[in-house]
Amino acid sequence: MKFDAPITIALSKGRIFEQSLPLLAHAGIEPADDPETSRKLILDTNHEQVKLVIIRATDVPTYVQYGAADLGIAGKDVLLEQGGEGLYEPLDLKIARCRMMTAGYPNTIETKGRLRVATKYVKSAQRFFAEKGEQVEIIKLYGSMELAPIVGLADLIVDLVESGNTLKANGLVPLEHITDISSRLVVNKASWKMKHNLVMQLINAFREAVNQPTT
Ligand code: PRT
Ligand code: MG
Repeated sequence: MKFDAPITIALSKGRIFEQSLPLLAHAGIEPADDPETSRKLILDTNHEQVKLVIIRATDVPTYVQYGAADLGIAGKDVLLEQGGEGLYEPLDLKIARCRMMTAGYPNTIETKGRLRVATKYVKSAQRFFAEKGEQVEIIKLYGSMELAPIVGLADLIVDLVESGNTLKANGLVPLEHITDISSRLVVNKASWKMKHNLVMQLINAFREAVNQPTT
């Protein structure tokens, strides 16, 4: 690809960065540094015009919405909470996949009346229980949700589940499937217009990489 305008891509380190590398490589983009070992927040790439900004996963939509980054890679869980306002979501990158679920001790749902639900996914939890016509009390947490049922803070949690090992290690079981989660490419609306050719070339390269059969 030819990068004839500056392009900034926002993403988080960890699983999203790692799983984005093959997609970026397919678009001809190779980061000059590893965010796990470098303290740089802006990573240069093999293209002078292409920069990667490394930020908290929950901040990616904000950077893209305000145009601090042209593109971003963000989990659907994060986008559901943020509302996805002010940005386009043209492509499911099918990376960092997991499920959003309710979890707790077995039999919790049958034996209790009005449930207390601890989660950092307040909007998703509210929508899920509202659609079931269930009145619940939501308690906002910022992490370690698995602890809440153990210490009696909540009856249920809403969290992301991948292997199920974290729940299991804490004596909890997955109960209800809320939605499948994967990371999405998001695009700033002004960049979509002003850098349309470049943005479309990147989307096409990423789409090609996503649809490539894995060997
Ligand atoms: O970790 P940090 O606080 O810095 O930020 P973050 O948790 O927002 O970022 P990160 O990198 O951990 O997650 C980024 C994105 O990866 C999330 O927004 C999701 O879209 C996606 N993703 C995919 C996951 C998981 N799988 C996942 N398993 N995010 C978190 N988890 C956690 C989950 O919350 C639970 O604590 O892993 C644990 C469950 O894993 P299993 O395998 O034990 O079931
Ligand atoms: Mg995490």
